[in-house]
Order: sequence, then structure tokens, then C-alpha cells
Amino acid sequence: IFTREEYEATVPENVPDYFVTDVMAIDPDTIKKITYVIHQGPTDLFRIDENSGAIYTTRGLDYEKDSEHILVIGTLENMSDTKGSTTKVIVKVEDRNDIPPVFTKIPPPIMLEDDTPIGTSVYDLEATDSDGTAPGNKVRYEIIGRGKATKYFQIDPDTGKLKVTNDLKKEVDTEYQIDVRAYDLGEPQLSSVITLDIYIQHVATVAPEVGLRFADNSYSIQVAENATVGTLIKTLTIVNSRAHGGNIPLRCQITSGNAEGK
Ligand SMILES: [Ca+2]
Ligand SMILES: [Ca+2]
Repeated sequence: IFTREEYEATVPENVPDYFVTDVMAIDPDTIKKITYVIHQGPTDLFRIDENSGAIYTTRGLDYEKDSEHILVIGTLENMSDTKGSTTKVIVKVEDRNDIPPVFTKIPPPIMLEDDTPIGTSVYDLEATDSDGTAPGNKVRYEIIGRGKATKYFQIDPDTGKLKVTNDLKKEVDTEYQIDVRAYDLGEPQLSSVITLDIYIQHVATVAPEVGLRFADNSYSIQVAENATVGTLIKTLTIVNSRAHGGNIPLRCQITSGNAEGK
């Protein structure tokens, strides 16, 4: 007969062969023999020493799957349903930090112009942590490692928002690989790393004449064979692509053509 109706124990997740608790029954018979058995409950996760009544885990428990287990322990000597023939063991599983944060999506390559203002948001990184409890499921972000990335970009440790923090024109580099680490606040700390590719387009500072071009790439004009010298063939339109290009004087010349005017 079990003297206690209920036992409660707390077990960390992931530990096989962990001692959970002892149960005890007393045998009022003259021949004292007690053989403990698990009547109900996950026998794939727990075993009981049939002589001592000590309960152990058989393999690691998973808090994220089940945070509590209930076992009903009985004895082979008393298989009746009467009060005291069984006892209940409530096993509470304690969460351990056993799952790292995982980035929810892979960032696409990002194009930026070199005149992107400081403070501009480039990308929102997001990682989630499936651990059951804090702080093992609290996620923070940081830029790690190589190169000049940390000089030009910063990540908000709480939100994962990546921002431009410097004048991109200062650098001739056109490509940054930014390694971002998402880590949890659990013990031990777990993390994952993702790489963002950022390409910088250096907006050319054009010389004045580079901004000039003809309106069309080629012209085809019919000229009568008896046209006299000095006949106007075509006026060529020239486009000035520079915004501030007002009435600057222009000069055109023929750079090649039929030799000797033939
Ligand atoms: Ca966990
Ligand atoms: Ca975690």
C-alpha cells in the first residue's frame, strides 16, 4: 500500500538515467515482497527499479515537446483498484537552453548607392529561438568578424535592424559581406550566423563633357546628288544630361567620314 498519493519531481531536460524520485509502498503481508511497476505513463521515457522503487529517466526528456509527465506507479502484489494500490508521480521538466536562434529568412543581395544617407535602414534581420523559456529564447544580434563592415553598418542588437552608419563614399570597396550573429541569452549561449551581401554603386561624378551626347546614335539623311555646296543637310540635336548645364558653348567637329570629301 502506498502511503503517499502523489509525488512531485523536477527533472532537467536532455539527461538520460537521471534519478527522478523514490516511491515507497508498505506490504502488510507476513511475507513482505514488493515489486514496483509503472502502470501508466510514458515507459519509453522512464523506468522504475522494481525492488527499490527508484524512478529514472531512460533517455533525455524534451521540455519543448512535453513540459510535464505523469506516471502511475503500482505493485505486482496489489493489482486492485482500491485506494493506496497506486501512487501518482508528477514529473516537471526543467527547460535547458538547447536550441539556437535560427534566422527566419535568407536575405537577398542588397544594392546601395554610395550616397545613401547615414541612418538609412538596409534590412531587417529576424531570428527566432524555439526554447521554451527565457532567457534561453531571448535573441540578440551583432555584426561579427571581418573587414570594414562594422565601420559602415550597424545592427540594432534588439530588433535586428541593419543601418548605414557612415559615408559610403569614403570607401572604394563595392562589396561588403556582413556576418551577423544571432545569439540567445541562455547558458550556454547558442547562436547562428548569416552573411549579408551588400553591393555599393558608386555614383559617378561626371566631367562636364561626359554629360553631353547626341540625341540619336546615328542619322540617315538623303541628299540630292545635285545639291550645291553649302546645302544644309541636318541639324544635330545635342542633349546635355547635366541638370545645371545651362547655355554652355558647344563645338562639334567631324571626327571621321569619307576621306577627302568624296
Ligand atoms: Ca530547451
Ligand atoms: Ca535558445
